[in-house]
Amino acid sequence: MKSTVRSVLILVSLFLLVAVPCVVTSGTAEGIGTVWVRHTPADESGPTLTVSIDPEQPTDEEIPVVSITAVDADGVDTVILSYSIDAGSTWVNKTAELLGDAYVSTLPTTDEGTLVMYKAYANDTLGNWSESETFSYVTAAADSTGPEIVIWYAPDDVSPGDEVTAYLAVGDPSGVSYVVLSVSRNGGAWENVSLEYDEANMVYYRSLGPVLDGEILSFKAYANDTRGNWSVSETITISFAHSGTTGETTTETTTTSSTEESGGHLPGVGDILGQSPGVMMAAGAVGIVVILLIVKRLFLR
Ligand SMILES: [Ca+2]
Repeated sequence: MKSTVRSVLILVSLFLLVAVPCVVTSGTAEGIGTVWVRHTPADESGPTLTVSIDPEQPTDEEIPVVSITAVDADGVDTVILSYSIDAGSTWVNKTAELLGDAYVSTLPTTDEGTLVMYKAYANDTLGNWSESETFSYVTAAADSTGPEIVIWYAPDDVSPGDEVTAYLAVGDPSGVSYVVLSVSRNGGAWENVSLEYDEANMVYYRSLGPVLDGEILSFKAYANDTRGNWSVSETITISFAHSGTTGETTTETTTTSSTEESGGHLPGVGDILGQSPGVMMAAGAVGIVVILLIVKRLFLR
């Protein structure tokens, strides 16, 4: 009798050792190995959060998009993007929307130099909250360079006594605010003169009078965009030797400056107002250069 009971116990033990693991054996193609499935008891931790931003360095013309991945064994309930644009004094909360695998929300466009702080909150279906670390960036300027300036003159093959006209094509993605021509004769002081604007051809021009035998005429242009970024063109110098019946023209090139400081060195620029070729405002920088070169070619020939 005892041996029968023992036999039954052994059989039951064998069943438990062999059959039960088979039931929970992984159903994968390998069919090898036993997976002991254990239910993870509900804990008190909220979702694990990963935060990313696009673009990584937002400018004052962009809407930054923040993507948040939230992972939780109990399921994710709500994901919130929280941000501050006053160094953490006040925070704004926005519910992020699930798009694909990530929860997505946006930050506002902010002025250049603004410190923007942001972080994510999320809770699981059991109400456990978690919070990401706090991230931040300082908003950059989308446009920090002065206008592109192409400068030339007519006639192209200038001779002593010819009336010289300076031409300028000026463009900037932010729009051109001021354009002024600076002129020096025979090595004298630079003097700023106003420009006419040819709207049909989108060029500025100024008659500079004749350059006589033995004279030197130098000119360059300054321009700023609507954001206050200044730039200076190359300097063109036309000079004739005293003996010359054959005119000799030399062109000197200076480095184009695009810092705001350039404006500070420019006397009296505020008095001379250029016009704004609004047509060019929407064009990209590369497009502007192409347009300028086409315009220049049209005028040269
Ligand atoms: Ca600019």
